Amino acid sequence: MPKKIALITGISGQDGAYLAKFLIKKNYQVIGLERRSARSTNWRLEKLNIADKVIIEDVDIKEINNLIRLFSKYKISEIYNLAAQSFVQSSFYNPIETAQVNAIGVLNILEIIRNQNRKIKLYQASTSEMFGKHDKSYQNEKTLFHPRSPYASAKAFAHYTVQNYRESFGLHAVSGILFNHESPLRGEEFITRKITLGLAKIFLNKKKTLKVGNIYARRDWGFAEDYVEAMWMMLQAKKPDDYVIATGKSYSVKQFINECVRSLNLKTKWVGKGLNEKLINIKSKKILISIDKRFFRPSEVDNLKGDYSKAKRILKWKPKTSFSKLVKMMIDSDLKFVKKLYQ
Ligand code: NAP
Ligand code: G4F
Repeated sequence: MPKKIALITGISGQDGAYLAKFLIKKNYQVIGLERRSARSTNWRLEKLNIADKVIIEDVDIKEINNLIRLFSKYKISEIYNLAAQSFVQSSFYNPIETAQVNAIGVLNILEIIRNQNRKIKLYQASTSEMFGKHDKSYQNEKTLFHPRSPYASAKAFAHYTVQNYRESFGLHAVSGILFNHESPLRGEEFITRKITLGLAKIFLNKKKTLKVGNIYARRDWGFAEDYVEAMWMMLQAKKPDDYVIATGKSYSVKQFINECVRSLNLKTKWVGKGLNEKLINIKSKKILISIDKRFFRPSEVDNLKGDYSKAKRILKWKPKTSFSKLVKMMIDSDLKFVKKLYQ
């Protein structure tokens, strides 16, 4: 029997790489979309030893004509649309580019499915950022959206449009409302990886101080490899529907830092308040972490904590990796990474 073909947009990103690995194990032929770039963006696929097992096509999802050509070239069964301008802070500086990729890019894909082949299943990468400013202790599929960034507004447009195409044209299109998920393959601009990499450098005497923004923001952090399985499960369900994927636990950025410090066995203390708050190494008296207002956002999402009971009940999905295990995995990986970088 010929292999099923899965198309992953954003294959060079964190989730794209883990999902490609997962689908290859499930015996799919994986086609990955990458936009042309001067530097190689394949390091994650190489790290997972799958770079030679996927077919890469050079397509920007903003370009509908290139997408149409691609859809004619392959008999695609499933599309996982992970491509996005995914950094919330950047979306405040590049709102139009963010909307073109995160909103119109999704519409391009939906239009092609509607016009070319309505049997193609679509997974859309929605996000807990859409909840933004809410008054619920847990957020689930019924919680109202209140986007707090151009990133979240564009994702909300995509989310509602996927729902509308499902209801209007009978497409098997679903959105996964994924809460933050991290890993050693996370981009260095996101806070978890910024902290694990920064502290690993400090621990190995390659950096003095790490500067961060709002350490009181709280997130529901899971492990990316657990979450890509949920994407696939959503597309295999008989009835297309949207699901929250989360751990149901929430920690502040400060708690994430404290867990890293524990994992490194460093004796530290927090001193000061507001912009003057600092993390000090008790023995050396050196400042390990300080606050810099450049990393604060014009409007913040203060607290996210997901209720994933629908996914548990219908898909039989649940998270496998604890917060402390995730932190340790990322710190250990960055210690190795930094040692190699400077050897
Ligand atoms: P990521 O590491 O930043 O990857 C994003 C990918 O999108 C990269 O491969 C990037 O390519 C690609 N891309 C950006 N613009 C594109 C364009 N115009 N055409 C084609 N490809 C483009 O993000 P991630 O963490 O894997 O997240 C995957 C998806 O899930 C994103 O849509 C994100 O918004 C969403 N999401 C993530 C989380 C999370 O916590 N990780 C939570 C909820 C939702 P380059 O390599 O060329 O930049
Ligand atoms: O790691 P972050 O940049 O992730 P954020 O904004 O929550 O977005 C991530 O998760 C979303 C799911 O909810 C995805 F949709 C999105 O694509 C992305 O993957 O920031 C997390 C929190 C924020 O509250 C931010 O203000 O950490 C706070 N923070 C404090 N200092 C910082 C910093 N964030 C970054 N990136 N850098 C700092 O120095």
